[in-house]
Amino acid sequence: MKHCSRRGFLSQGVIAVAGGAMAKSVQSNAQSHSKVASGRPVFVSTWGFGKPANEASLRTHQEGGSILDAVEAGIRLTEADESNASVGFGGKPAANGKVQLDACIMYGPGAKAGSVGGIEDIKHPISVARAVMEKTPHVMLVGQGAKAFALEQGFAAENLLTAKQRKEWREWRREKRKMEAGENNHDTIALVGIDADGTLAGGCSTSGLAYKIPGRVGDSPILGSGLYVDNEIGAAGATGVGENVMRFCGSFMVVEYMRQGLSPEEACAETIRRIARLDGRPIEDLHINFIAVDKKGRFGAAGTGDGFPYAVTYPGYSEVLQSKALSKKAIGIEGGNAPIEDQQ
Ligand code: SD4
Repeated sequence: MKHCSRRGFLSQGVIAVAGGAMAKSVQSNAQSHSKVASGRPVFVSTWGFGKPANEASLRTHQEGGSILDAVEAGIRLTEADESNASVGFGGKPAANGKVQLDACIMYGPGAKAGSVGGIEDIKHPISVARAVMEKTPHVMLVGQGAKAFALEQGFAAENLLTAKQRKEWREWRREKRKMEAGENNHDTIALVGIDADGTLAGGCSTSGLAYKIPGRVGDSPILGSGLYVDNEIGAAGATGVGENVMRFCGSFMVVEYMRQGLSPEEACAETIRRIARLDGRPIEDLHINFIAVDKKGRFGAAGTGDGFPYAVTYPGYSEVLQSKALSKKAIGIEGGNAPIEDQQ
């Protein structure tokens, strides 16, 4: 889905190597990829629609909200946006016509987290995830249990399937057409932020893949996959085909690469290279994208194919940027099968 123009920004292609050697060999290059925010707080989120979400986050923070309040407020804006067909209200349904939402939230101090999977009829799963984090001893609730908990907490039950999405779903059912990855069938919001004290938080919310098998849960509510926040290092989030993220703990991997010294952009890129190697399919077929921010306020993103738009906002600055692009051409490998030594 193209929310704004993709500018065909091709990477300078750092070839993948592994472990400590990797950290060393790309570190110098990684410096040149660093983009640093000159103010705090900083919010980084996926896609062009992340910009108004980031701006809502910034406003919330400037009005006295915590970094967690800010992340939640930004994501709520996207969840309420009927025109967004892949998050919250107005999202595309599962194959049975029910909108099933996934979300998680994570707060750096104490590594606190909450998550909901496959929740129905609740417009703001990000806030239910926060309630799971703050009001229960658990981390994740799913399906009917998640909905029952939300209702107990005072969330209203409402129909999330709009007339437009009902019509499109009926057409899809009639045609029995398989949705292709990369079609207008997925565009999660992952939003991460850091405040002036260096406190990190993040959230992720989606209706998942369009016309999915009912009960399918993607990467977005899975901590370490669709989102990860480590208050010592930084935070990362994912968007794209969840099946190609959740098998690899993608967001956790991004954070771990930042721990090894990579810039946020290079950490995202290195994660995608490693996933492509392990998966074995051509990199363009994976449809995965990551955003990241580190403890120093550096930020970056990388995506397969042409990359993807992501939004960055801090006081005095709010822009949609194009991520680093990892195509076969850009990285010089087809996919996953080349042994690491051959790539050095
Ligand atoms: C999922 N990762 O459910 C989500 C979908 C998505 O951009 O991110 N789309 O697999």
